[in-house]
Amino acid sequence: MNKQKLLSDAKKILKENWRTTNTVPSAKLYPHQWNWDSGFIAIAYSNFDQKKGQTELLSLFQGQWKNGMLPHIIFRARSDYFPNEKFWQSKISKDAPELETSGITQPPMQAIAAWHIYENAKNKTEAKKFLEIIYPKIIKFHEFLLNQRDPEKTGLVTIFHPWESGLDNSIRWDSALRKVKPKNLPNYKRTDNKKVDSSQRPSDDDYDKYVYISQILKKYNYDNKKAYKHVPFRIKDIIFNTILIEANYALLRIAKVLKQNPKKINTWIKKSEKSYHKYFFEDGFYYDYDLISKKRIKIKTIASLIPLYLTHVKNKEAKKIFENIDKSFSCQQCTVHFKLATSLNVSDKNFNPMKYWRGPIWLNVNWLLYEGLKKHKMYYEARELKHAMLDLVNKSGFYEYFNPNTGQGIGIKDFSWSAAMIIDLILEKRERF
Ligand code: 9WN
Repeated sequence: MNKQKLLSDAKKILKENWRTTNTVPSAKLYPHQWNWDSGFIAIAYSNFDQKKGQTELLSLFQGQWKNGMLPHIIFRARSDYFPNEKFWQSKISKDAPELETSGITQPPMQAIAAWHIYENAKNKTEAKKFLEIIYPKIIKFHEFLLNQRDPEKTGLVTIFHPWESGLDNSIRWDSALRKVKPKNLPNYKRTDNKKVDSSQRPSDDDYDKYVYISQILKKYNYDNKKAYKHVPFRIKDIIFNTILIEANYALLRIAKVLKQNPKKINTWIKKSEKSYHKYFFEDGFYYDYDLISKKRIKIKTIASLIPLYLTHVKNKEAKKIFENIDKSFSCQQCTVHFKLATSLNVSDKNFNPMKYWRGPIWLNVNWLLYEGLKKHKMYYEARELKHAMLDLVNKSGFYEYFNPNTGQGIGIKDFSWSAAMIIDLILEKRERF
């Protein structure tokens, strides 16, 4: 494998997807700024372009709402993407910012990315100034999440929409969505399924439900308190909350650099960690918790593996979680054996190697597992996972997701976070093996 060529191809993609202050996930399919994508992308920049990394994250906060929410999309260009700014109508909320945005959020990668920027910075003075600006904004976002999005007062965030999970049509949401019965839907036209083979994208039924849930949030002008009882999708999501806890650990490190009082952050971490096991753990596995049915969603997906990324999970427990990747999450009868975690366990009857978050391999979540393996000192396994990621992209290109049976790249090509993860894997200085 020619790593230098892989690196320069990845950088070229980010360069082509750069738009003045931020990077679009894909010029063709996702031509705006996305919340958690910007986090992964900023991590890549932290390795070779400190300024761009800082700008990427700061530009995201231009879309921050007055109540602290960081929206999942900031609309900065004209495009035919659906749902667009006219659909979201963010201005119906008293909290909306000047920029046009969506009305929901996504997993909070920003503190983690900001810490990577500081850690890798050549110019520490600049990086510290950047931390000074971004720190209160991130605090405000986490405050929003832990105050307005945790009415159950557990220390764990409740998501209101499958898009907030970042794993939109994951099979984890099927049982909750089955009870959602869309009515009075507005006329709308999908464009995503014209740009990518529609059989790989979420179904029309899924989209009707995504639109319907958004309509309910709009009905209450995005007032979380008022919408809470009416929104038909309320989930304690493992991936979202795992990222939040680790983001709070990153905030602690930032607070130390800035000599800020960490008391509030410590309280958040303690509370979230206390509830984590109680809500998510059953029969040796981690599952999301559905607040409406009051049950865990007992399907083994990539989400069950993500607790590996947690600092507070013991090394022994992390080992057990990892063993499941080999047993159930990587392809057994494949022509090419990529030891990477699939988005759904391969023996599930609904496993589909081609359909969005219902089978394919995604690089961002595998990168989280890779970071988790290092946190838990499983360096050999981490190295294997890293090489599998590099190998896959080297063979198949910078696609959005990959067929685990064949390694074929699917979804959109020249996808920013796939490029970003490869850049970080090649340039990271955190590797300790
Ligand atoms: C809806 C941008 C985003 C990612 C999500 C991914 C996909 C959007 C869509 O693309 O979602 O937010 O239109 O399908 O599921 O994780 O942030 O890359």
